[in-house]
Amino acid sequence: MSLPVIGGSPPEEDEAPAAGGLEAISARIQELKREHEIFVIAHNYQYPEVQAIADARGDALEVSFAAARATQPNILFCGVDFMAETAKLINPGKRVMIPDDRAFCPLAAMSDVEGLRLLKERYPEAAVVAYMNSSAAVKAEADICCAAANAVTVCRSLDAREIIFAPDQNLGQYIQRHLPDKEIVIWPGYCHVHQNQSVDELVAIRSNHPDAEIIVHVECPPDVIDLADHAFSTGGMMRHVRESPKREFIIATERDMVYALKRDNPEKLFYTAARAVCPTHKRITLRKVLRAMETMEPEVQVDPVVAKRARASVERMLQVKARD
Ligand code: CIZ
Repeated sequence: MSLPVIGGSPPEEDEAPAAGGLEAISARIQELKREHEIFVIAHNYQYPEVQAIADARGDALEVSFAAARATQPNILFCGVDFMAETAKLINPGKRVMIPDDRAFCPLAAMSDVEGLRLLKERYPEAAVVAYMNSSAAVKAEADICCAAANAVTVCRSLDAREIIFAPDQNLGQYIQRHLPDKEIVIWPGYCHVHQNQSVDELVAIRSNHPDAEIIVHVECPPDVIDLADHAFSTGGMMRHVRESPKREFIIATERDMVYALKRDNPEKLFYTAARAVCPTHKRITLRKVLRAMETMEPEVQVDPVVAKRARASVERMLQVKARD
């Protein structure tokens, strides 16, 4: 098997050294997938060698659809906590595992049920939209979920004029700008990877690559989105780059998105901001994937009462077929 040449996951302190190199680990993972009937899903921000062993990859919407399609009794989710939790919501009867249960999403951790209930009291007429980057408990409080790929479409589909949107403030503003007839009540959370993208840095990168298109994530601040040629989810970036006649792209999102882009478009060139790394996505390493497959742990659990309500919000989103 040929392995990706960029990125690389160093062993963490709590990891026993694995026998053999990454190639040997990957080969063993492929065997265990078959032996234990495990479907592996990876988000686009995972280390390249983790993306390489996955059966399905994508943005939060694509990996949710992948989880809904899985036929195996076991799912191993290589991503952050809310993604694995969502796979469990969609598949209550399956065993869903995450290779490191400390791989949390800092943005999802910025919202909570109490705060959302207070907002609901203050805006009783408002519909509540929970971004996928939220806990199952927050999703359970919402009328519907949305992902980066369909946030505007989901909000547009609602009858309510007022919409409480949690927890990404930049995506909330992006939705507001696309839906001026609605009033979006925005929760003040952010993804540090995207909040840290700066106009100055992107302009500096473009001064070295004047023909490059600037493509940013919809979680970036408004001034970064204004500078960009396009704003998308990571799945939207994949589609755009595949179809674009352009050859060079400046990508403002997590660093390892470039691996996914490069894999599909080997002839194209990509540039990113050096510090754009999500350290909690990087808690998932190939060695931990192997360990999880050997032990079939850690298993993701969601309280059944919370799960029932959260599942309804996710399923409503999955019924909105269109993307932004
Ligand atoms: O993969 C993406 O675009 C992210 C980070 C979020 C989403 O909702 O898909």
